[in-house]
Amino acid sequence: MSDAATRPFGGLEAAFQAALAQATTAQALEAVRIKFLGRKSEVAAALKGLGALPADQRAEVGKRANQLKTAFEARLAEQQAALATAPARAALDVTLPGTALAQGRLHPVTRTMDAILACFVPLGFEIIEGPEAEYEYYNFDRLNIPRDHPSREHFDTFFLEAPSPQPAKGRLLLRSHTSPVQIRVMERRKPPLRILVPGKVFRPDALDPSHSFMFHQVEGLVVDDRTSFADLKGVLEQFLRALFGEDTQARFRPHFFPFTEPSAEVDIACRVCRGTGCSTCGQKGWLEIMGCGMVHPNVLKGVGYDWQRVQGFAFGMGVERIAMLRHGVKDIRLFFENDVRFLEQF
Ligand code: 2NM
Repeated sequence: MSDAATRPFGGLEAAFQAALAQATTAQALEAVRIKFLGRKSEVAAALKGLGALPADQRAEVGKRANQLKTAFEARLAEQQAALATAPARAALDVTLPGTALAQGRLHPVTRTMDAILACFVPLGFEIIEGPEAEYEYYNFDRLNIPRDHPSREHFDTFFLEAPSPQPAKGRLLLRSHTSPVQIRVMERRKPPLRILVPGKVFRPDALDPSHSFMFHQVEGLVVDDRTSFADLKGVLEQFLRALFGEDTQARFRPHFFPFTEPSAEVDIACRVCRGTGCSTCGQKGWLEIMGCGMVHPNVLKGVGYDWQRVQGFAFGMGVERIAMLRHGVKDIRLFFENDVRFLEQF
Protein backbone atom coordinates (compact mmCIF):
# COMPACT_ATOMS: atom_id res chain seq x y z
CA MET A 1 0.00 0.00 0.00
CA SER A 2 1.34 3.46 -0.92
CA ASP A 3 1.89 6.29 1.58
CA ALA A 4 -0.82 8.29 -0.07
CA ALA A 5 -3.28 5.48 0.45
CA THR A 6 -2.61 4.96 4.18
CA ARG A 7 -2.09 8.55 5.28
CA PRO A 8 -5.75 9.52 5.61
CA PHE A 9 -6.22 6.76 8.24
CA GLY A 10 -2.94 7.24 10.16
CA GLY A 11 -3.43 6.49 13.87
CA LEU A 12 -7.15 5.86 13.40
CA GLU A 13 -7.03 2.25 14.48
CA ALA A 14 -5.07 3.05 17.65
CA ALA A 15 -7.50 5.88 18.51
CA PHE A 16 -10.46 3.53 17.99
CA GLN A 17 -8.87 0.88 20.19
CA ALA A 18 -8.24 3.37 23.02
CA ALA A 19 -11.78 4.78 22.83
CA LEU A 20 -13.25 1.28 22.81
CA ALA A 21 -11.29 0.24 25.89
CA GLN A 22 -12.80 3.14 27.84
CA ALA A 23 -16.37 2.51 26.71
CA THR A 24 -17.88 0.59 29.63
CA THR A 25 -21.52 1.58 29.12
CA ALA A 26 -23.95 1.19 26.21
CA GLN A 27 -24.05 4.99 25.72
CA ALA A 28 -20.28 5.29 25.62
CA LEU A 29 -20.15 2.46 23.11
CA GLU A 30 -22.70 4.24 20.88
CA ALA A 31 -20.61 7.42 21.06
CA VAL A 32 -17.56 5.45 19.88
CA ARG A 33 -19.62 4.01 16.99
CA ILE A 34 -20.77 7.48 15.92
CA LYS A 35 -17.29 8.92 16.14
CA PHE A 36 -15.58 6.17 14.11
CA LEU A 37 -18.33 4.87 11.82
CA GLY A 38 -20.99 7.64 11.81
CA ARG A 39 -21.82 9.93 8.91
CA LYS A 40 -19.18 12.48 9.90
CA SER A 41 -16.47 9.88 10.63
CA GLU A 42 -13.17 9.70 8.82
CA VAL A 43 -14.07 6.34 7.31
CA ALA A 44 -17.45 7.56 6.04
CA ALA A 45 -15.84 10.68 4.59
CA ALA A 46 -13.18 8.63 2.81
CA LEU A 47 -15.76 6.32 1.25
CA LYS A 48 -17.90 9.24 0.22
CA GLY A 49 -14.94 11.03 -1.34
CA LEU A 50 -13.59 8.08 -3.35
CA GLY A 51 -14.97 9.48 -6.57
CA ALA A 52 -12.87 12.61 -6.16
CA LEU A 53 -9.64 10.66 -5.80
CA PRO A 54 -7.22 10.05 -8.62
CA ALA A 55 -8.01 6.71 -10.28
CA ASP A 56 -4.78 5.02 -9.15
CA GLN A 57 -5.58 5.64 -5.44
CA ARG A 58 -9.28 4.91 -5.49
CA ALA A 59 -9.08 1.10 -5.25
CA GLU A 60 -6.58 1.02 -2.39
CA VAL A 61 -8.17 3.77 -0.25
CA GLY A 62 -11.57 2.18 -0.77
CA LYS A 63 -10.30 -1.25 0.22
CA ARG A 64 -8.58 0.12 3.32
CA ALA A 65 -11.63 2.13 4.39
CA ASN A 66 -13.85 -0.93 4.04
CA GLN A 67 -11.39 -3.07 6.00
CA LEU A 68 -11.45 -0.57 8.88
CA LYS A 69 -15.24 -0.33 8.75
CA THR A 70 -15.61 -4.12 8.96
CA ALA A 71 -13.02 -4.42 11.74
CA PHE A 72 -14.58 -1.58 13.81
CA GLU A 73 -18.06 -3.06 13.45
CA ALA A 74 -16.81 -6.47 14.59
CA ARG A 75 -15.06 -5.07 17.64
CA LEU A 76 -18.00 -2.88 18.59
CA ALA A 77 -20.26 -5.94 18.42
CA GLU A 78 -17.86 -7.90 20.65
CA GLN A 79 -17.73 -5.12 23.21
CA GLN A 80 -21.51 -4.84 23.18
CA ALA A 81 -21.83 -8.57 23.86
CA ALA A 82 -19.34 -8.31 26.73
CA LEU A 83 -21.31 -5.43 28.26
CA ALA A 84 -24.57 -7.40 27.93
CA THR A 85 -23.26 -10.10 30.31
CA ALA A 86 -21.78 -7.54 32.74
CA PRO A 87 -25.04 -6.38 34.41
CA ALA A 88 -24.95 -9.48 36.63
CA ARG A 89 -21.78 -8.10 38.15
CA ALA A 90 -22.91 -4.51 38.22
CA ALA A 91 -26.02 -5.61 40.17
CA LEU A 92 -23.93 -7.03 43.03
CA ASP A 93 -24.09 -4.41 45.79
CA VAL A 94 -21.29 -5.39 48.14
CA THR A 95 -22.60 -3.02 50.82
CA LEU A 96 -25.82 -5.04 51.28
CA PRO A 97 -25.92 -7.30 54.37
CA GLY A 98 -25.13 -10.94 53.55
CA THR A 99 -27.50 -13.89 53.89
CA ALA A 100 -27.09 -15.28 57.39
CA LEU A 101 -26.30 -19.01 57.42
CA ALA A 102 -28.12 -21.01 60.09
CA GLN A 103 -25.22 -22.07 62.29
CA GLY A 104 -25.28 -25.13 64.54
CA ARG A 105 -23.90 -25.08 68.07
CA LEU A 106 -23.38 -27.44 70.99
CA HIS A 107 -26.27 -28.07 73.39
CA PRO A 108 -25.89 -26.25 76.75
CA VAL A 109 -25.77 -29.60 78.57
CA THR A 110 -22.94 -30.77 76.27
CA ARG A 111 -21.09 -27.51 76.85
CA THR A 112 -21.42 -27.81 80.62
CA MET A 113 -20.32 -31.45 80.44
CA ASP A 114 -17.24 -30.42 78.42
CA ALA A 115 -16.45 -27.63 80.92
CA ILE A 116 -16.65 -30.10 83.84
CA LEU A 117 -14.45 -32.71 82.12
CA ALA A 118 -11.90 -30.04 81.13
CA CYS A 119 -11.35 -29.18 84.84
CA PHE A 120 -10.21 -32.74 85.61
CA VAL A 121 -8.01 -33.39 82.58
CA PRO A 122 -5.08 -31.37 84.04
CA LEU A 123 -5.38 -33.46 87.23
CA GLY A 124 -4.61 -36.60 85.23
CA PHE A 125 -8.09 -38.15 84.98
CA GLU A 126 -8.94 -40.51 82.12
CA ILE A 127 -12.41 -40.20 80.57
CA ILE A 128 -14.27 -43.51 80.24
CA GLU A 129 -17.78 -44.39 79.04
CA GLY A 130 -19.89 -47.50 79.49
CA PRO A 131 -23.28 -49.07 78.65
CA GLU A 132 -26.61 -47.37 79.39
CA ALA A 133 -28.39 -50.72 79.62
CA GLU A 134 -26.86 -52.44 82.65
CA TYR A 135 -27.20 -55.49 84.83
CA GLU A 136 -28.61 -55.20 88.34
CA TYR A 137 -25.29 -56.70 89.40
CA TYR A 138 -23.22 -53.64 88.36
CA ASN A 139 -25.87 -51.00 89.02
CA PHE A 140 -26.69 -52.26 92.58
CA ASP A 141 -25.09 -55.45 93.93
CA ARG A 142 -21.45 -54.46 93.44
CA LEU A 143 -22.17 -50.96 94.78
CA ASN A 144 -23.11 -52.29 98.21
CA ILE A 145 -26.83 -51.93 97.52
CA PRO A 146 -28.03 -55.47 98.28
CA ARG A 147 -31.28 -56.97 96.98
CA ASP A 148 -34.13 -56.58 99.46
CA HIS A 149 -32.19 -53.76 101.14
CA PRO A 150 -34.29 -50.64 101.70
CA SER A 151 -31.58 -48.43 100.21
CA ARG A 152 -32.36 -49.90 96.79
CA GLU A 153 -35.76 -48.22 96.97
CA HIS A 154 -34.03 -44.84 96.95
CA PHE A 155 -33.01 -45.59 93.41
CA ASP A 156 -36.24 -46.15 91.47
CA THR A 157 -35.36 -47.96 88.29
CA PHE A 158 -36.51 -48.55 84.72
CA PHE A 159 -36.26 -52.30 84.18
CA LEU A 160 -36.01 -53.59 80.61
CA GLU A 161 -38.40 -56.29 79.44
CA ALA A 162 -35.73 -58.04 77.37
CA PRO A 163 -34.62 -61.28 79.05
CA SER A 164 -31.20 -61.01 80.69
CA PRO A 165 -28.43 -62.51 78.53
CA GLN A 166 -26.55 -63.28 81.76
CA PRO A 167 -29.14 -64.26 84.40
CA ALA A 168 -26.41 -64.60 87.03
CA LYS A 169 -25.93 -60.79 86.78
CA GLY A 170 -29.61 -60.16 87.35
CA ARG A 171 -32.15 -58.27 85.27
CA LEU A 172 -31.34 -55.63 82.64
CA LEU A 173 -32.16 -52.03 83.49
CA LEU A 174 -31.41 -48.49 82.40
CA ARG A 175 -28.57 -47.46 84.69
CA SER A 176 -29.66 -45.10 87.49
CA HIS A 177 -26.13 -43.69 87.86
CA THR A 178 -22.82 -44.06 86.01
CA SER A 179 -21.15 -45.87 88.94
CA PRO A 180 -21.57 -49.34 87.30
CA VAL A 181 -18.93 -48.18 84.79
CA GLN A 182 -16.50 -47.59 87.68
CA ILE A 183 -17.18 -51.15 88.88
CA ARG A 184 -16.48 -52.54 85.41
CA VAL A 185 -13.19 -50.62 85.23
CA MET A 186 -12.10 -51.76 88.71
CA GLU A 187 -12.87 -55.39 87.79
CA ARG A 188 -10.61 -55.09 84.71
CA ARG A 189 -7.77 -52.99 86.03
CA LYS A 190 -5.55 -52.70 89.09
CA PRO A 191 -4.91 -49.46 90.99
CA PRO A 192 -3.75 -46.74 90.62
CA LEU A 193 -6.89 -45.47 88.88
CA ARG A 194 -7.99 -41.92 88.14
CA ILE A 195 -11.10 -42.01 85.98
CA LEU A 196 -14.00 -39.76 85.06
CA VAL A 197 -17.25 -41.23 83.77
CA PRO A 198 -19.76 -38.99 81.95
CA GLY A 199 -23.08 -40.18 80.60
CA LYS A 200 -26.86 -40.45 80.60
CA VAL A 201 -28.71 -41.91 83.58
CA PHE A 202 -32.39 -42.79 84.00
CA ARG A 203 -34.79 -42.57 86.95
CA PRO A 204 -38.58 -42.81 86.77
CA ASP A 205 -39.16 -39.52 88.61
CA ALA A 206 -42.31 -37.49 88.07
CA LEU A 207 -41.41 -34.54 85.82
CA ASP A 208 -41.14 -31.14 87.48
CA PRO A 209 -38.87 -28.07 87.14
CA SER A 210 -35.95 -29.94 88.72
CA HIS A 211 -36.63 -33.59 87.73
CA SER A 212 -36.34 -35.40 84.43
CA PHE A 213 -36.48 -39.17 83.84
CA MET A 214 -33.20 -38.88 81.94
CA PHE A 215 -30.32 -36.61 82.87
CA HIS A 216 -26.53 -36.54 82.68
CA GLN A 217 -23.99 -37.30 85.36
CA VAL A 218 -20.27 -37.00 85.68
CA GLU A 219 -18.78 -39.30 88.29
CA GLY A 220 -15.15 -39.67 89.25
CA LEU A 221 -13.09 -42.33 90.97
CA VAL A 222 -9.54 -42.38 92.33
CA VAL A 223 -8.03 -45.55 93.76
CA ASP A 224 -4.47 -45.69 95.06
CA ASP A 225 -2.56 -46.66 98.18
CA ARG A 226 -2.74 -43.84 100.76
CA THR A 227 -5.63 -41.87 99.29
CA SER A 228 -7.48 -39.88 101.94
CA PHE A 229 -10.51 -37.69 102.48
CA ALA A 230 -8.06 -34.75 102.41
CA ASP A 231 -7.16 -35.67 98.80
CA LEU A 232 -10.86 -35.85 97.98
CA LYS A 233 -11.42 -32.38 99.45
CA GLY A 234 -8.40 -30.94 97.64
CA VAL A 235 -9.45 -32.32 94.24
CA LEU A 236 -13.06 -31.19 94.58
CA GLU A 237 -12.17 -27.71 95.89
CA GLN A 238 -9.78 -27.24 92.97
CA PHE A 239 -12.49 -28.46 90.57
CA LEU A 240 -15.14 -26.10 91.99
CA ARG A 241 -12.78 -23.11 91.78
CA ALA A 242 -11.90 -23.99 88.17
CA LEU A 243 -15.58 -24.30 87.19
CA PHE A 244 -17.19 -21.51 89.22
CA GLY A 245 -14.29 -19.08 89.78
CA GLU A 246 -11.30 -18.72 92.12
CA ASP A 247 -13.36 -17.04 94.87
CA THR A 248 -15.76 -20.01 95.16
CA GLN A 249 -16.40 -21.14 98.74
CA ALA A 250 -17.23 -24.82 99.31
CA ARG A 251 -18.46 -26.78 102.33
CA PHE A 252 -18.69 -30.53 102.92
CA ARG A 253 -21.79 -31.78 104.78
CA PRO A 254 -22.02 -35.34 106.18
CA HIS A 255 -24.38 -37.52 104.16
CA PHE A 256 -25.15 -41.18 103.46
CA PHE A 257 -24.43 -43.20 100.30
CA PRO A 258 -24.33 -47.01 100.43
CA PHE A 259 -21.17 -47.12 98.25
CA THR A 260 -19.03 -44.66 100.23
CA GLU A 261 -18.08 -44.29 103.91
CA PRO A 262 -17.74 -41.62 105.07
CA SER A 263 -19.93 -39.75 102.59
CA ALA A 264 -20.61 -36.07 102.08
CA GLU A 265 -22.59 -33.63 100.01
CA VAL A 266 -20.74 -30.59 98.70
CA ASP A 267 -22.28 -27.11 98.62
CA ILE A 268 -20.95 -23.86 97.18
CA ALA A 269 -21.88 -20.44 98.53
CA CYS A 270 -24.83 -19.19 96.47
CA ARG A 271 -23.52 -17.19 93.53
CA VAL A 272 -26.63 -15.07 93.35
CA CYS A 273 -26.87 -13.80 96.97
CA ARG A 274 -23.31 -14.66 98.10
CA GLY A 275 -24.63 -16.49 101.14
CA THR A 276 -27.32 -14.18 102.49
CA GLY A 277 -30.28 -16.19 101.13
CA CYS A 278 -32.35 -15.81 97.96
CA SER A 279 -34.83 -17.76 95.80
CA THR A 280 -32.05 -19.54 93.84
CA CYS A 281 -30.68 -21.18 97.02
CA GLY A 282 -34.06 -21.48 98.77
CA GLN A 283 -32.94 -18.92 101.42
CA LYS A 284 -30.15 -21.30 102.48
CA GLY A 285 -27.20 -19.30 101.15
CA TRP A 286 -25.68 -22.55 99.81
CA LEU A 287 -26.22 -24.57 96.63
CA GLU A 288 -25.86 -28.35 96.63
CA ILE A 289 -23.49 -29.26 93.80
CA MET A 290 -22.31 -32.84 94.22
CA GLY A 291 -21.96 -35.95 96.38
CA CYS A 292 -18.77 -37.75 97.36
CA GLY A 293 -17.06 -40.08 99.78
CA MET A 294 -14.40 -42.70 100.44
CA VAL A 295 -15.16 -45.88 98.50
CA HIS A 296 -16.80 -48.43 100.86
CA PRO A 297 -14.61 -51.44 101.75
CA ASN A 298 -17.40 -53.73 100.51
CA VAL A 299 -17.11 -52.13 97.05
CA LEU A 300 -13.30 -52.56 97.03
CA LYS A 301 -13.63 -56.19 98.19
CA GLY A 302 -16.35 -56.86 95.60
CA VAL A 303 -14.01 -56.02 92.70
CA GLY A 304 -11.23 -58.12 94.16
CA TYR A 305 -9.03 -55.32 95.58
CA ASP A 306 -7.16 -55.73 98.89
CA TRP A 307 -9.27 -53.21 100.86
CA GLN A 308 -6.61 -53.01 103.61
CA ARG A 309 -3.95 -51.87 101.15
CA VAL A 310 -5.80 -49.53 98.80
CA GLN A 311 -8.24 -46.70 99.36
CA GLY A 312 -10.40 -44.83 96.95
CA PHE A 313 -12.51 -41.74 96.77
CA ALA A 314 -15.43 -41.10 94.46
CA PHE A 315 -17.76 -38.26 93.60
CA GLY A 316 -20.70 -37.55 91.35
CA MET A 317 -22.71 -34.61 90.04
CA GLY A 318 -25.73 -33.88 87.86
CA VAL A 319 -24.80 -31.96 84.72
CA GLU A 320 -28.23 -30.35 84.08
CA ARG A 321 -28.31 -29.00 87.63
CA ILE A 322 -24.91 -27.33 87.13
CA ALA A 323 -25.94 -26.03 83.68
CA MET A 324 -29.06 -24.50 85.32
CA LEU A 325 -26.94 -22.76 87.97
CA ARG A 326 -24.39 -21.46 85.46
CA HIS A 327 -27.00 -20.04 83.08
CA GLY A 328 -29.87 -19.15 85.42
CA VAL A 329 -32.22 -21.71 83.81
CA LYS A 330 -35.20 -22.31 86.13
CA ASP A 331 -36.72 -25.47 84.55
CA ILE A 332 -34.75 -28.61 83.62
CA ARG A 333 -37.36 -29.54 80.99
CA LEU A 334 -36.22 -26.64 78.79
CA PHE A 335 -33.06 -28.63 78.03
CA PHE A 336 -35.06 -31.43 76.42
CA GLU A 337 -37.84 -29.60 74.58
CA ASN A 338 -35.45 -28.52 71.82
CA ASP A 339 -37.14 -25.16 71.32
CA VAL A 340 -34.67 -23.29 69.10
CA ARG A 341 -35.57 -19.99 70.79
CA PHE A 342 -34.19 -21.45 74.04
CA LEU A 343 -31.22 -23.31 72.54
CA GLU A 344 -29.93 -20.39 70.44
CA GLN A 345 -29.32 -18.35 73.59
CA PHE A 346 -26.26 -20.47 74.43
C1 2NM B 1 -21.71 -40.14 93.97
C2 2NM B 1 -21.50 -39.84 95.32
C3 2NM B 1 -20.62 -40.61 96.06
C4 2NM B 1 -19.50 -43.08 93.50
C5 2NM B 1 -19.01 -44.21 94.10
C6 2NM B 1 -18.48 -44.97 93.10
C7 2NM B 1 -17.82 -46.27 93.17
F1 2NM B 1 -18.03 -46.98 92.08
F2 2NM B 1 -16.55 -46.14 93.30
F3 2NM B 1 -18.26 -46.95 94.23
N1 2NM B 1 -18.62 -44.31 91.97
N2 2NM B 1 -19.24 -43.14 92.23
C8 2NM B 1 -20.17 -41.94 94.13
C9 2NM B 1 -19.96 -41.67 95.45
C10 2NM B 1 -21.04 -41.20 93.40
O1 2NM B 1 -22.56 -39.45 93.18
C11 2NM B 1 -23.45 -38.52 93.74
